[in-house]
Amino acid sequence: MAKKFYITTPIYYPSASPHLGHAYCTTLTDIIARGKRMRGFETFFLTGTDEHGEKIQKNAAAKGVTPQEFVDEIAERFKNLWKAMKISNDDFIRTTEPRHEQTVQKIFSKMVELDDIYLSSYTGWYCVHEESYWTETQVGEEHLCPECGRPVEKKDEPAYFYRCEKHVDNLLKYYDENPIFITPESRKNEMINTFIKPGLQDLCVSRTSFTWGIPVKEKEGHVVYVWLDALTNYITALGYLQDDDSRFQTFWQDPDCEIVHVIGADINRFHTIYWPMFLDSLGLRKPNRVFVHGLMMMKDGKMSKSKGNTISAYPLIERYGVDAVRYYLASEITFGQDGRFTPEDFVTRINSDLANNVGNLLNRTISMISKYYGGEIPAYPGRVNDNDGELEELTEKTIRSYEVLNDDLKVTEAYAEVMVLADRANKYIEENAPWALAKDPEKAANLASVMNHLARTIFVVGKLLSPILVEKSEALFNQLGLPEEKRTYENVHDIHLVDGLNVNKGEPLFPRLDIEAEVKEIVAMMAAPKEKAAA
Ligand code: ME8
Repeated sequence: MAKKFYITTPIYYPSASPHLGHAYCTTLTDIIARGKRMRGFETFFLTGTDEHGEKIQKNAAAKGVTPQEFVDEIAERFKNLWKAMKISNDDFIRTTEPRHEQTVQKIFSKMVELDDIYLSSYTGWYCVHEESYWTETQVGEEHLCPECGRPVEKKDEPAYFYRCEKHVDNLLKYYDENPIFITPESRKNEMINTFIKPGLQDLCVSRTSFTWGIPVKEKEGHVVYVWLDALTNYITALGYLQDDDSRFQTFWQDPDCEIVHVIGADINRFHTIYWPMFLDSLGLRKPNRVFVHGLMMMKDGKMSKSKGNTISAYPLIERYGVDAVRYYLASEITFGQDGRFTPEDFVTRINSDLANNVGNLLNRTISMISKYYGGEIPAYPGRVNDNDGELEELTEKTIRSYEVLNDDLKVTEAYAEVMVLADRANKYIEENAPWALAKDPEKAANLASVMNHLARTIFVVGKLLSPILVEKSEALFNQLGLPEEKRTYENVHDIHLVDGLNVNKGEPLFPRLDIEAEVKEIVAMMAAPKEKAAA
């Protein structure tokens, strides 16, 4: 039976257009999902939008539209961006959909029945932007939100609370028994030391000061706290407590299905403290991993809607193609660490890895096969040249470490290994000097071996990169003359795969970019009005 894999992105707030930071998280998650599917895992990939809350209500009012109209329009922008980025999500959940709202009400009622949620009243300092309450000490004398620095409001309202202390022991036990639950590990220590050790206060899980939320059935005037609403999307989208819960059975209830949430550090607390507790209340298993990726910054700090220093993915896709943007996102910033977007790095990365390494390898090889063999790849003659064995072994080693690194969510590292293989193949050309072999009839077997080894290595490089290069990998297989049915992942181990294929000379996969000119282009994109770029 196929192994199972369930992966999710955060569901984003449709409060403004998506920017490259959102594209970063979704693209990396997509690359993982595509990689698993390619390797035969039964995979489910979920993304969506988190559409309730006071912030959305206020933004809609400011625009003079209803909250529903407001989120309908922006959710569409997210969906369009994912289409443009070639995101392969299996579902897109919107928290205003009936399937979600009804299930959240059932979940809330279940927690009330269990006495995990109780009615009381709340006095505290509230930040509308972060949708969070803070204590007197946290907001300080100036009454500013410790997270975003905006002024907070004093609130006093009846509210439901979630009993944290009831589940905290199970949470810590889960951390202990599952050392990779929170990755990278530093993110776990942060949770324990900053939030759990000082003592978790019960979490306020209903609001009465606004209406744009899922109504609490138990009490009129209350809506469900946006984070209890949002986190449960990971199970409501699978059909939890719904008539057809087959996906839920397949991807959540099966203990052999690996469940991974990919998130940014800003929402770690919700995913690694409250979410496992909520699942504990419901008697459900917890995710295997919460992978906390880093932030994509701009020169003036975090890229964010509120700062207005974002760059849209669209003009980049339009000018450089979706694969170049996907590759940049996966390779430039080590997955799990913070990184900075600069136009110089963007252009340099595409030139060095895609144009000069992979693209060049393909070009040279196809040209030589055309020139020396009229386009027909010679059959594998065994290991003829001194370094044939080395290239074959490196190929196998790359495939093995690619799988291990990907399973460990070390995405950047996994694809860097593939670049090392492509680089080695380029050096293999220099070492064997096929142009000299071609002049010596006694070296015919040597030349045939070089061409066959190169073509086969190119297939492996293209196949391993295909979760990122969703279009160009197909163009690469076309140039190799590889029929559709031979493009499957199992064939990476087939030493005879390319024997006798007829190559097709084509356009360079990635034309080399003029750094200076392209940096200017990108700087202009960054200055362009954001809404226009997104439209
Ligand atoms: O927090 N760099 O939604 P959100 C990298 N609705 N990633 C970034 C980024 C950046 N500059 N900016 C945003 C919410 N992200 C909630 C989530 S989940 C049940 C509810 C990514 O629209 C990153 O993954 O503010 C971050 O965690 C997420 O977008 C926050 O998106």
